[in-house]
Amino acid sequence: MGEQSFFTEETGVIVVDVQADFTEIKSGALAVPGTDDPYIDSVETATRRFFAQGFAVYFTQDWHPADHVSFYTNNPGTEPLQVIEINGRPQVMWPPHCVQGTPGAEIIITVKGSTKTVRKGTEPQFDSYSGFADDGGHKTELDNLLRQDGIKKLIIYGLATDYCVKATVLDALEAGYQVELVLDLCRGVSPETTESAIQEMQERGATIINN
Ligand code: VGL
Ligand code: ZN
Repeated sequence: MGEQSFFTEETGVIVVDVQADFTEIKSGALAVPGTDDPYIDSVETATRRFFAQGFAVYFTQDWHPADHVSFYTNNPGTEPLQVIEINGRPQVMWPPHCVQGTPGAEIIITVKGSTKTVRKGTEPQFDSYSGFADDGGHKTELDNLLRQDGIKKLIIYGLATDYCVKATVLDALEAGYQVELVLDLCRGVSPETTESAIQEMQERGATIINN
């Protein structure tokens, strides 16, 4: 892949939301199609390899309180995948997922060694697809962590292509990072939104590569 154009010490790897609730192999509440054993194995193998090569590895983790605004169960009269307007913003109604402290919220790949995890979506009233900031504009610690670590370039992959991967990639580009999206280490919720997400990430300056 394209890592020869990257200086290891200036490059970070962001593994987006590889959590039980987003996967078929764990019968997750919001299982993304194609998150089978070979997929999870390939994500884990690639992540361990990046870590062994000396890249800093960051995980994002969707981490919602039980009363989170994005759960259809918290918005009476709505059903899963319906889009409603909340405070002037479109909000997809999701099944309850990645509730803080539950097995569904666990990151299901491991790397032996030091990695950092950034939690997001912790505010009951704001959703947060991006690892950098939520819909209310509240920043996570991710950008500060990357700057402290001297990171200028990012390799990004995970779940889901059309939601959290897309939002994280676009915010990373906006913040001035050079971004490589590893497409075959991503899976999307639906084919249409995944296709347009890939196009948008590319148009905004992300390089699309495969593992
Ligand atoms: C995600 C829907 C709701 C994601 C998170 O990780 O892409 N999707 N929360
Ligand atoms: Zn979520």
